[in-house]
Amino acid sequence: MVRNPHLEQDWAAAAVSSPVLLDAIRAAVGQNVAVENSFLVMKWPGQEFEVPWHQDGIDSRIELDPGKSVAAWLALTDATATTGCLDVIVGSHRRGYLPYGPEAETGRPRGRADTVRGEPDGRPISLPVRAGRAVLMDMRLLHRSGSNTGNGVRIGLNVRYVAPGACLRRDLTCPSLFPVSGSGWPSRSAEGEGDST
Ligand SMILES: O=C(O)CCC(=O)C(=O)O
Repeated sequence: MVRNPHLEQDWAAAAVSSPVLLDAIRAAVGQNVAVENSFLVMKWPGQEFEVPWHQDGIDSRIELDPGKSVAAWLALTDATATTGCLDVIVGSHRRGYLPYGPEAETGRPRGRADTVRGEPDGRPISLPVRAGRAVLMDMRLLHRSGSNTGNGVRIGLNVRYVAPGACLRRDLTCPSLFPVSGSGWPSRSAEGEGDST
């Protein structure tokens, strides 16, 4: 798992700024768009690596307004049920943000820092995605992924996009927002850049 590759690596900065992707993001949240966070998740075949149930818009350091933010999951390799694609619970976003806690409390050894408490209600479906394609998710949508039991590596890039005013709460370790669309953001080099809610 590599946190915020878009801040360090040109390929990732280009991926989160892809025009086709940004058109879809702008349709969801408007013209001014910044990346709040990205995660590169590599699942090697045969290695146990589950990402537990969680909602992208909330964790111990941030809460995002679901009306002003959207999550994208980009498949850099084919993601299938065998290689550990996302599982989602359709309609779960309607129940809003759920109580969450550190992953260690759930007994699962690896993955993200925060996860929803307990097993969520609803029947999960697998969401296979071909390499080069992406899915957009409501920030409240419950999702997880299983281990890769296939033959090749499975690589995905999870990106949280925000419009101005989307970040309801931030802690001091949050990296700066990374503007990718619109003129309503401070320059990337500006001191103290970030969201102003
Ligand atoms: O790539 C995965 O398997 C899950 C990633 C994810 O859900 C996340 O980073 O929020």
